[in-house]
Amino acid sequence: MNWMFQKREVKPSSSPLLDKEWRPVPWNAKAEYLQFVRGFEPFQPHNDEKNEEQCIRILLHGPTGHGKSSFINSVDTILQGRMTGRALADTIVGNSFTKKYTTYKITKGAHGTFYPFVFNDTMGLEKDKGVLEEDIKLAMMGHVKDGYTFNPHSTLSTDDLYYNRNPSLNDKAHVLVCVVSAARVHLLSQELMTNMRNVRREASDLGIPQMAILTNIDVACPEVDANLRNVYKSKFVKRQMEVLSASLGIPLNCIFPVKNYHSEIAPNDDLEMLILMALKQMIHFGEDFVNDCKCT
Ligand SMILES: Nc1nc2c(ncn2[C@@H]2O[C@H](COP(=O)(O)OP(=O)(O)OP(=O)(O)O)[C@@H](O)[C@H]2O)c(=O)[nH]1
Ligand SMILES: [Mg+2]
Repeated sequence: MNWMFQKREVKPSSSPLLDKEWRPVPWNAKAEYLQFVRGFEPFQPHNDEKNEEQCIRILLHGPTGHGKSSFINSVDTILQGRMTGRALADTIVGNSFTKKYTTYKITKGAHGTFYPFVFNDTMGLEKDKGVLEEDIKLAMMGHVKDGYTFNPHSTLSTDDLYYNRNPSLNDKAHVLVCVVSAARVHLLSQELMTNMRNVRREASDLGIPQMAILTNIDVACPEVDANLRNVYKSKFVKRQMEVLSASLGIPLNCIFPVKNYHSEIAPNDDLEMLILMALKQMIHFGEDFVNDCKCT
């Protein structure tokens, strides 16, 4: 056969990276994003809300040890401009480290003022040892008071001191964020996925917007570990986002891959850019939800 007419074999690309980012990231816009977060105005007090200042409540949930508390610490670190570790994170993955339902406010500038958004950290989901799906739903509806220690064996009962019978808009969650490690999406049991999907469905019924963050992108993909700017080029990270989207029913554009601060002692602009992208979306979602609730 004439060599000129021989078909050239096209080998599948074995590179773990795509040629181009599939989602553009404004890598040099950290200052703009920070300015947005810093300038985000508190809501006007609502007449029938006991005149308490309305803020956005961001509720984090997800499997044990996937980076919920670390995400709160990362946001705190970025906004304080120094390493913080208020939402204690654990280095030994086993039983859930976070056991109490805790609200984290972030100090803004002068002593005594806070950003108009708060995070609620929850105990991790885990078979027999983690938080119960029902308790996450109760927290979402504002029925769980701050400081409640989750019990893996029984749901918070209506006669418990920590049960809030009449939650105000401020007590309810305004954004539900599912936190999953990119390195462990494939290890999640069907049961856990079902728990998370059920929580999400309940949020949908209540009209609460939902998002997911995919942590540990540095652990999941060596190319991302070497350079965080490869995150939207990494085929592996993209696949994990797609799997999570399909399993939980969260659209891909509501899933944000991040790396949390965990061992660093110096600030990292690329890490902060990814976290700020996720945070900005949480604020937008929460603001829309609160405004809609106030209008109805
Ligand atoms: N390399 C890396 N480590 C992370 C990341 N996020 C969290 N970690 C580490 O993962 C471990 C568990 O993180 P936590 O923030 O305690 O996880 P959690 O979801 O709050 O866990 P529970 O409270 O037990 O449910 C800690 O050692 C963190 O430092 C990340 O993005 N990259
Ligand atoms: Mg925790």
